[in-house]
Amino acid sequence: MNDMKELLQGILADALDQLKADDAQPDQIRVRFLGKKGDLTAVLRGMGSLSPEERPAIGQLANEVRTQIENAIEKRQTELNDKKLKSKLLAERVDVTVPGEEFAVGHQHPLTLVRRELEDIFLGLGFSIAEGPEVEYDYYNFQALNIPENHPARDTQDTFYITDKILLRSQTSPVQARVMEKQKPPIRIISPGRVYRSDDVDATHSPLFHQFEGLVVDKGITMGDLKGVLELFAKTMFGEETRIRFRPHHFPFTEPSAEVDVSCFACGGKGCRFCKGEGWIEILGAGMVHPKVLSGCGIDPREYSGFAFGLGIERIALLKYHIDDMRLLYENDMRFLGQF
Ligand code: 2NM
Repeated sequence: MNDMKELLQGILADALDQLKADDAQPDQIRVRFLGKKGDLTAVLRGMGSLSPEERPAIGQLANEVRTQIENAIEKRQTELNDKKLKSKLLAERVDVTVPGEEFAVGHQHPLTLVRRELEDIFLGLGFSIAEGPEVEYDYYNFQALNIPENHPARDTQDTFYITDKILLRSQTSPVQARVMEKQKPPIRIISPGRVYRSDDVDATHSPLFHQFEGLVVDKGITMGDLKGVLELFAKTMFGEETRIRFRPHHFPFTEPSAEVDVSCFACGGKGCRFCKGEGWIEILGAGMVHPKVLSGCGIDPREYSGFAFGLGIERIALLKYHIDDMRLLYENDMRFLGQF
């Protein structure tokens, strides 16, 4: 019987000892000591050799040893789990006080800045933005706009043809022809967008550039409305002291037609290097929509009249930002673009 006691105490001491090890495996220790083939079970099996008087004391001791080993395993397991979690947290620690990495924030291209500024002015006046295809029928690009067969603009030298009926639009006016065809007056639209002309690249030309056109059609629209709108536009865009000047011109799609100048925003009109001594800078083409254009688009010119205007967005950007070469707008050189 004393042998049995010693054996049980020895098992307890062994188990506790093994649990102390740094690399202790509580699960394996549980199997080794408490499992079906474990040391404690072996001792209990041997209890048959004990007398009935001895059995309860040994049975009780065996239970106590089992409980102590179980508790010790539980405690050690928790300890080891905590240790593992602590070292994992330490290893994965992030210093949230380290300053963030700076990254470059982009901004709008100068052409986008100018287009948005133009759009804002006309949206404020009640215009809506109209869009249309860049690959266009020659019908909308030319015929609908009263541009005759023999007009130089129609030459393959000047326009990119896809087929003999389809081309890259050379102006955004076809957008306006499409709107007039579809929509009853009153019409108040602007059409900003890409246009294409077969030009060689130089400081003032590019085969792809951007136009911004406007169109108003309603009952009783006059040249006075055109002048009022353009004057307001010029003052908003170039400053309150800006004046405008109309010079007679010819466009096939307007009659009468005019080229429009603004007083030089560098010298105020006295004449300087900027306006080449003129005091005036040409920025727009404009006119009253030709009756043939109205009727061709299904609007009765005896009932309605309208005005239209157009400008080049590049030209405004070059003037506004004092850029002397248009190619800078397309080359995506960050040393240039970073300045806006
Ligand atoms: C310009 C100059 C003058 C213009 C005319 C039309 C339309 F569709 F109504 F006929 N749209 N845009 C126009 C008039 C464009 O650009 C220099």
